[in-house]
Amino acid sequence: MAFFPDVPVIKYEGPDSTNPLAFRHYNPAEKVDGKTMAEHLRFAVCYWHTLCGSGSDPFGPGTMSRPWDDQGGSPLDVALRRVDVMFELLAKLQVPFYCFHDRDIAPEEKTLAETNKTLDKVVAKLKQKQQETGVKLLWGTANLFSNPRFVHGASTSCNADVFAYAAAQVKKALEVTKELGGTNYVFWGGREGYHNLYNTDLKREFDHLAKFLHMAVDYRNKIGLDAQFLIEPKPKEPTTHQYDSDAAACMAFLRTYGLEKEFKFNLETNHATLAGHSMFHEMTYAASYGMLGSIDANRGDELIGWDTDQFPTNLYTTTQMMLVILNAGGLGRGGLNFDAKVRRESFEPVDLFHAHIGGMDAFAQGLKIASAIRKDGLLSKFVKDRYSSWDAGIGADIESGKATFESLEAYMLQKGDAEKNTSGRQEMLENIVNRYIK
Ligand code: XLS
Ligand code: NI
Ligand code: NI
Repeated sequence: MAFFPDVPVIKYEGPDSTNPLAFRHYNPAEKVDGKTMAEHLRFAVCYWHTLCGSGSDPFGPGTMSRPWDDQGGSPLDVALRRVDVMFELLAKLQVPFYCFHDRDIAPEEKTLAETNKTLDKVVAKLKQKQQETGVKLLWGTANLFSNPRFVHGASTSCNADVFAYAAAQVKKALEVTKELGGTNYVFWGGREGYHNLYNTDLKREFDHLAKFLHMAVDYRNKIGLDAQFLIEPKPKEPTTHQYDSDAAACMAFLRTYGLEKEFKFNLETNHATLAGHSMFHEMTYAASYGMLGSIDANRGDELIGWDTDQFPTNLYTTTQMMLVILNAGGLGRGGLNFDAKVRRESFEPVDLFHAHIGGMDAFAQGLKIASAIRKDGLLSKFVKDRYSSWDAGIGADIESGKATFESLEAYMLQKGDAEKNTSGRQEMLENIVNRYIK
């Protein structure tokens, strides 16, 4: 059964191709710096936007034409059909990974027990499809935000029963991730945050969040799930103040509660910009502390202040991201997950292909550009030279811990003044980067 009868397997045709259903840069088997593009980029398609996104917005209902959803049957029948749609899409895009929330892949029933049973039926089909195709689960997660019971949050709810429900749901999601061989498990703090402090005990909610994550670590270890835990920072939306606001805030939270060895970050481009950071900043911060886990690759709209989750097309951003990834020695067990949705106006099935092709090409091009920049070494040489005062003499004494305030005073009293500063040359460096963007 072909759900995209008019779409062929998308092939690499080279930069001069004008075929919109071809890659111009993503050539999975092509080697860059000794690894194939497929190994570097580890693309993933997300279930929620790609198969569940309806195109609804606060001003109107869904617009998406999804013929497979109109073929009738129970919600479970639709869910099982969507598995076939997902695997056809993955095969035609040559994408090796996918990601989901528990509630994306299977409908919620009247009780938790029934919901789990239905979930198992879809998981069995996903497992069979994974075995047939070699596609892998990059990460699983639990949706702890859509159902009205999570109105006040999940682990940070004022209602202890909701904490218990969320725990039961994550326990099952961890089991499902194990069943499907998922290599990561993501915690995005859905509604973990607050709108107003008049009704909120902030410290108590943070304590509960930490308790919840400790329980998750314990259970992961108990069942022997070999998945890296990832926290996905986001500063706002749906709540005004999300507790996991950015990488640095998450780092402080994890350290405060003794969780820093158990987690890394799943960083999302649109979340970085909502936090007032570039993705370059968020990734560099995470990589500096060995916390770069995986990426939700998308982009925001400069003119809109919320999570528009658009497909990434900006070569400066993908170049900067690939620079960080290459400098860090690769994505490890993480990947580039397109947490992105087609616009409400792009409602035909083929738009899903245009969207993913564009994102994949933007990263493949970013990879080639970043590799060329690194090969010439101009940026890294500039940074190295800029800090050379720390490589010997007084700088080396400070870094190695030999210096004290007294010794530094003595040094400076004798010298009289600091060495002259040199230019940061930002504009020259920006021009150098522009030489590679082509
Ligand atoms: C929402 C988040 C979400 C996570 C997974 O803004 O990006 O989609 O990636 O729960
Ligand atoms: Ni995300
Ligand atoms: Ni998001």
